[in-house]
Amino acid sequence: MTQYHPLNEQEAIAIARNISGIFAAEGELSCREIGDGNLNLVFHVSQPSTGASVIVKQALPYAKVVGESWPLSLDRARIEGEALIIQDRLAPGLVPTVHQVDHDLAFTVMEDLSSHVIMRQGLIEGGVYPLFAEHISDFLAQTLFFTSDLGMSQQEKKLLSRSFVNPDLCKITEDLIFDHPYTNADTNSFDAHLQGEAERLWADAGLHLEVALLREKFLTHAQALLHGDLHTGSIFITEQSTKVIDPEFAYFGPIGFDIGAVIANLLLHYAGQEHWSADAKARAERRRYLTDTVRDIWIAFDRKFRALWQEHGTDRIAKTVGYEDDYMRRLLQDTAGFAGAKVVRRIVGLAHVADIDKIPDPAVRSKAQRMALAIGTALIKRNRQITSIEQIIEIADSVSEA
Ligand code: SR1
Ligand code: MG
Repeated sequence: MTQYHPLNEQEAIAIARNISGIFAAEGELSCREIGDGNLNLVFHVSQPSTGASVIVKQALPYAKVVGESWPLSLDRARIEGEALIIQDRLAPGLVPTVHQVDHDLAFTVMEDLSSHVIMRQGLIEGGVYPLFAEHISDFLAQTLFFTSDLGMSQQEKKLLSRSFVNPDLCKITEDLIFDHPYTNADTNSFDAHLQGEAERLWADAGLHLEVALLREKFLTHAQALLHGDLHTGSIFITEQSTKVIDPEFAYFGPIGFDIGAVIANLLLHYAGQEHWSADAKARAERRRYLTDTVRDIWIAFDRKFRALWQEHGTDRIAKTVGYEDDYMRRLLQDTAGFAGAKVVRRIVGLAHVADIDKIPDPAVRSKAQRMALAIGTALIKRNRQITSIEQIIEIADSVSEA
C-alpha cells in the first residue's frame, strides 16, 4: 500500500508511463498541473514526439478553494472513478475513458479531452453546440433511468447505493446550495452592490420554505445515481462531441438535481449576456439559442426517459395508468426548483461562475447578477406550480425583458 501524499509532476509522469497502450516506450513525457477547479490536482501528461496524452486527476484531502481548514474525504476519488465506469456503460461515448483508479493515492488516470473545450468557456467565447441537447439528454436519461428503481432491480439499487455514500461532498451541497445563501454565512461572497439583494434573500420566509422542501428532497430522495455537480464546467464539448467529467459529487439523490444543474448554468450564461453579447439584437439571438437549448434538453429527456420506461420498466405497479405522467411532472418541478437554487448560490454563495464574475464593468455585472437572482428566486418560488418547460423559459424571458 502506498501512503497518500499529493503527487508531484514526476510521479504523475511515472503513473502515466505505466498505462499500457498510450505512450511509445521511447520518447520523453512532459507534465503540467492544470487544475483550475475548486478541489483537485489535475496533471496533463503528454509525449511531444507522438502527441499522446492522458490526465492524472488526484483528490486533495481538503477543499483547494478554501484550504486545509476544510477537510474532505479522499474516498471521492473512488466514487468518481466508479461513477465514470457506470456512466460509460450506460451512456457510452459521453464520458472520458478511465484507464486506472488508485484508492490509496486517490487518483484516476483518464482520457485527455484537450481536443474539447470546457463548455462554460466555449459559451463565453460565443460557441454554438448543435448536438449538445441531444447528447446531454441521452446522458441524463440513460444514467438516471437505469440507476433508478424504474430501470434496475430495486434490491441491486440498494446494494449499489452503499458504494455511493458521499457525506463530505453532499455536505458541501447541503451547505453551499441549500443553506448559506439564505443566511448571513461566513462562506458567502458577493459584490458589495448586492448587499440589499442578499439581505432580501436572508429575510424571505416564503423562499426559505421552498428551499427547505428542495433541501429535504436532496437529503432523502434517493431516486437515482446522480452526477451531482453537472454544471457547464463539468462538461467538455465540441460541435460534434460532449463529454461529462468530474462526478465526484455522485450519490443517490433526486433526478431533477442533475437536470436542474444543466439548465441553471445555461440560465446563468443567459443572464451574463448583458456583457457577452455585442448589442441588443445579438443578445436576443443568443438568449433565444440558450432557451431553445433548455427546451430541447427537457423535451428530449422527457421523451427518452419515457421510452426507456416503456421498454425496460422493471415492474408492474410502475406501469399503473397515470403514474408516469405524475412522475415526469414532479421531475420537471424538481428541475425548476433545483435550477433556481443553483443559480442563486452562484451569485451570493462561495463558488461563482465566470459567465457572471468575468464581466468587467461593475454596472453591467450588477445588472446580470440581479437578473440571475430574479430568475433563480422565481424558479424556486414557483417550482411546485410548473407544469411545462415553457413556464421555465417564460420566467427567464420575463425577467430579462422587465
Ligand atoms: C468547496 S467546493 C465549491 C463548489 O465547487 C464544486 O464544483 C461544487 O459545485 C461545489 O459546490
Ligand atoms: Mg468539479
